[in-house]
Amino acid sequence: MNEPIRVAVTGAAGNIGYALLFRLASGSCFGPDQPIILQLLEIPPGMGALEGVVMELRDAAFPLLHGIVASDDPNVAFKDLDAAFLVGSRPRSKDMDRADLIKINGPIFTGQGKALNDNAKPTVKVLVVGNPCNTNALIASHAAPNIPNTQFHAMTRLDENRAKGQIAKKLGLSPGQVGNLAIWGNHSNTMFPDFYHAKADGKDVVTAVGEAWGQGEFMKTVSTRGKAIIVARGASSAASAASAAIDHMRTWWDGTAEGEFSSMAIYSNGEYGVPAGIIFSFPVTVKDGRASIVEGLVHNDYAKSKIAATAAELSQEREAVADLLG
Ligand code: NAX
Repeated sequence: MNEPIRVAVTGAAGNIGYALLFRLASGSCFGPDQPIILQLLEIPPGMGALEGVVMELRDAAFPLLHGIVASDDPNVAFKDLDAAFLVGSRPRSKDMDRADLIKINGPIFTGQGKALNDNAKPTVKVLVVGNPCNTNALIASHAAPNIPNTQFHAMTRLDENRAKGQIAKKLGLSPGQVGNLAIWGNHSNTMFPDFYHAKADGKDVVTAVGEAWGQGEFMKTVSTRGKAIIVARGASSAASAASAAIDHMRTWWDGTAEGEFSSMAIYSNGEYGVPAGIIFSFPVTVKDGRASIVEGLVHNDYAKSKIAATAAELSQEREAVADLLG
């Protein structure tokens, strides 16, 4: 049995937190031989509900759960961390547009970035889920100069999983038979789910599904899925978001299989003509805890225009929070 690792979850009493914690404690993310200490952060009004979640975690008697810390102080919750899931932030309400959300949530990530810088291990793997997650990850990274910017990721794995689910359904396959489905760009409806490079059962997806379906129904379904779930369920995606967060961190922890890639929003150094200095979702391979952007994928004009549009949106988001980037 390994030494326990310390894993933080912010917004731990929220919907995604509730679905995430029990899977982390059961070993779904870091494996069946890896004990963990969960370090849970909430804001003061959430501490009562968090107490209840902590009771339930104890009541589940997970053998791998070697400790629980619950706090409203990031300097306590982020002490000596190996991994962090930054989920907590204000969800968008009906009367709010994206720009309002960025202004409200941005400062949270300045404070949490600083607390990570001051308390976590410099090798900590930070996955930002709270929206707007790409730009929040950028803000947190800027506030944490002692942690390499390669250690800050944002989550587009839910978009990848949604895209795989749609292709699998269309072709009558299981999602595990669909691979190399890259999400490019922002976790917003401008993201580009790249069906051109995806494989289904070893064959080209675009040939199997047809370009018209790819550019039409598929793009629309994937990019508006979050809203469709809210309409149907009366609440935003929670279990699938938590599951995607587990998938992202597990891939980061364990690496990608030979010949396969996955989508992670990571710091851009100008790859594929994307502006440097934004957190952009690329297809990546992962080895020894490091994500490397897959090189040499060739895009047609349609894909290029989609990638340019989502990059432009992220550049605008970066401008909107320029005062938080120091
Ligand atoms: P909830 O409102 O259920 O939970 C959020 C929790 O965060 C609350 O308990 C709140 O008290 C806490 N919180 C707020 N500010 C905090 C702070 N400064 N420090 C610590 N905790 C804080 O939202 P939930 O459904 O769990 O969603 C959480 C976030 O995930 C939202 O920003 C949401 O937009 C985002 N999502 C991101 C997805 C992605 O693919 N990247 C998909 C799902 C989800 O929409």
